Parts: sequence; C-alpha cells; structure tokens
Amino acid sequence: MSLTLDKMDLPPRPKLFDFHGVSMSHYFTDNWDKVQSFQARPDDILIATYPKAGTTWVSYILDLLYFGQTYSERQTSIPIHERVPFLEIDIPTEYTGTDLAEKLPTSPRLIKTHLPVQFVPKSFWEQNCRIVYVARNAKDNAVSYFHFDRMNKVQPEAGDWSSFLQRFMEGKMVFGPWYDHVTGWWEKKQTHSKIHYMFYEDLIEDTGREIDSLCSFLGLSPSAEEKERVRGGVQFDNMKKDNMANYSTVGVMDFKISPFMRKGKVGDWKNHFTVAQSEQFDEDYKNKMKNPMQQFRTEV
Ligand code: PPS
Repeated sequence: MSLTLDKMDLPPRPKLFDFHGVSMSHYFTDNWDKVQSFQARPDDILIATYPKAGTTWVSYILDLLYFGQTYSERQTSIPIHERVPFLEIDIPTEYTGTDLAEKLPTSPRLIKTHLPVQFVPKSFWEQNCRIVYVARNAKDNAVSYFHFDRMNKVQPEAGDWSSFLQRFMEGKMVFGPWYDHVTGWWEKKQTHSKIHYMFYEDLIEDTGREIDSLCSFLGLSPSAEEKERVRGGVQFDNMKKDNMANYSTVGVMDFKISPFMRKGKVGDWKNHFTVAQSEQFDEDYKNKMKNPMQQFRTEV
C-alpha cells in the first residue's frame, strides 16, 4: 500500500477553523467520529507530539526497537507513515489513519497523533496505553513548522516568516497553540504514569541515553549491540537518505521547496529570528509559560 497523493488533483490549501477551541484544518477533523471511537488495545503505544517536534525520529526509534530484528524487510519496504499511522489524518486517498491503524498487523501497534491531550480518544486512557510525548523548544519548533507549511500542499499557506511567527504566537496553527499543547500534555503527565515526556533537545544531546530511558519506560531490554544498532540507524543523515523514513514517497510534499528531513538541529531559530522578533517572542513566551518546572532549551 502506498500513498498516491501525488496522483490526486489537490484542492486549494486548507483554511484553519476553530474546532472545539483549537485551530484545525479539515484534513484532521473530517474523520472525527471514527477517531474518537477508535478502539485502542492495552499494548498500543501512542506517540504524541505537537507537529515538527520529532515525531518521525521517535517513531523510527520505537519501530526499530520493537521490530528492527524480527521484521527487517519492514525497514526497506514500508514507509514510516504506514508503519506508524497518523491516527487523525484523513486525506482523500486509499485510507484514513484510523483504517491504517486498525489494519496494522503488529503487536504492539505504534500510532502517531498530534492531538492536544483533551482530544485523545478515550479508549487510550481506558486501556491505560503507554504514551510517548515528544516536545521541542518553541523557537525551533516554529521554524520547522514554517518550512513544513511552505512545502506541504495539504497544510495552510505559510506566508512569509514574520506573519507565520505572529500566527504561531497567536496559536493560529493546525493543532492550535504550541504553548497549550506542550503544557496540556505536561499537566496530564503529572497524574498519569504511562506518559513518557521527552525533549527533542535531549535526543540531540545524547540519543543513546534517551533510548535507554525509553526502553525502561517501555519495559524493553535490548542488548548493548542492538541498542547501538538503533542509535546508529536513527542518526539524522541515515534517516535523511532512507526513502522509507524521509517522506520522499509522499507526493503532497514538495522537497524542491524544503525537504522533510531539513536540518535536524537545535538552534536553527537563530538563522530565522531577528533580534526584535526574538525579544518579542521571549516576552510573549514568559506570559504564556508560567510553570518554572517546564523548561525548554533553545541551545544544547
Ligand atoms: S511531523 O510532520 O510533525 O511528523 O514532523 P516531525 O517528525 O515531528 O518533525 C520533523 C523535524 O524533526 C527532524 N528530525 C530529526 N532531527 C534529528 N535527528 C533525526 N534523526 C531526525 N528525524 C527528524 C526533522 O529534520 C524536522 O526538523 P527540522 O528542524 O525541520 O529539520
């Protein structure tokens, strides 16, 4: 099965609208009833993120940890977005995220979502599923999202950087404000032991350490050799050249504008924010992010 979106006559870029208090585009709400009634299984693992926080990286790590040895042809023939379906996506093609997730032959099933915590289908909580949440500092997250909206034809128009940044601060992004997303999941984690909250910057700093901590959360004990294989396999340069991991099979993305695997760094925001933009952003950030426990690093 492959995404044949390139063969579709693509409609104009979608518009944002308010959906239960969160900005969304129809591609993630059209299948809402099925998303909300999705039947999770107790061993499902949900990978939850704000868009562009490191979803694909962590998906790949989990996929290799669980299936890297047993199903090696999976890595060479099935794109990551089919191995780890995107639950709420509904782009008119052969399947929706829910269909793909329901058809997953694996156990556990690895499932991706960008939903803010209040939108997660209730069966994931009822089944007490493990959830891995990945967060990335707001400035780099905004930059990555900007380039993604430029190149992804099923996202709203990015516009220029300065108007995009303004909208990012206002939360007028698909999946709503970054601030509410990372905070909502952070608060949920305080009362829910099955959420592992990780940071993109920590993964950059020491991928091996973060894989160790993921393994202890998941109850996995791979050999040192296997862990090293996973660590090496998920390095940015390896994933960038791997057609099953780099989204090059997805026709709605125009890599001539910007590749999916773009830079993979902490601190690229410095190449985009002017001094004035950075100061304005920091001021606004202070007003929105009041919890001193919730710290992000904008450099490593
Ligand atoms: S999406 O579309 O929301 O699923 O995107 P997501 O995968 O969350 O985020 C894409 C950004 O993650 C970077 N990335 C990586 N960085 C470092 N190492 C590895 N292995 C890696 N894999 C993906 C990717 O390059 C995007 O960030 P930017 O800053 O745009 O490069």
